[in-house]
Amino acid sequence: MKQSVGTFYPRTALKSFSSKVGVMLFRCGSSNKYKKLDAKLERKMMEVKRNTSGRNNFRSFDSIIMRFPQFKEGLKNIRGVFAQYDEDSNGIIDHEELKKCLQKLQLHLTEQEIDDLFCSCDADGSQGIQFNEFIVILCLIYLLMEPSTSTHPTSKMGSPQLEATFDTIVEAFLFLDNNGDGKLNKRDMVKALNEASPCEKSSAHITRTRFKEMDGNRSGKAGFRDFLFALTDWVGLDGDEEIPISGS
Ligand SMILES: [Ca+2]
Ligand SMILES: [Ca+2]
Repeated sequence: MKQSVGTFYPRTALKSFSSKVGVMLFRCGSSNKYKKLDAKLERKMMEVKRNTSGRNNFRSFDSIIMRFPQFKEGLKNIRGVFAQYDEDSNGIIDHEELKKCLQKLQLHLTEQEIDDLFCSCDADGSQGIQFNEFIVILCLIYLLMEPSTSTHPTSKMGSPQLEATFDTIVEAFLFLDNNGDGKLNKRDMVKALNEASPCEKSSAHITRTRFKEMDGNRSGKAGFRDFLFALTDWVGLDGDEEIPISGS
């Protein structure tokens, strides 16, 4: 009984559709729709936690905040990737452009998977992926990609620096995910921050505020996607930021 809106439209016809039809096709309302994607992410988080045997360099929320400039620096380089795939330079990655991006990264996703990625990361429902949303997409792609094959022996994304940044962000998430179920809930996060060494404890007030910023729909839970969106905001990488001039 499930509608499979994402599977039937021909690629060539897509561009000629009116924006109204586009809105119908890519209506990204129901959060239920991404259950599969979110479940996959939760499993991935648990897997990473297992593979690192729970080792974690973060000790407090402050220790995460102290890395914000580093995150910002690492993620800023995605600007170049974004510009490269934003073929018509209109400041957003549309559905077609995302598809080409995935092809170029040699990722073979089904139409449904591409739709889910697109819609779940189009947080403002603008039917296009702005820069901050693109960061989230790239990081999810990085996580959900199969382990690198012989064609990509050293680097999945072609940028070791970017991958290191993503890895550190995942580590920050895993620090907050105290019970290791791959998602954050308020009580668990407060616990994680309380168990930190006495001098690095974060106040429950700060923890609650940070949690609220992640949990946009007030569900009491926040997944890795929510964490990433909040993070792009915390480090000051929003969609409208000026493109930095390199080498200045
Ligand atoms: Ca574009
Ligand atoms: Ca958007």
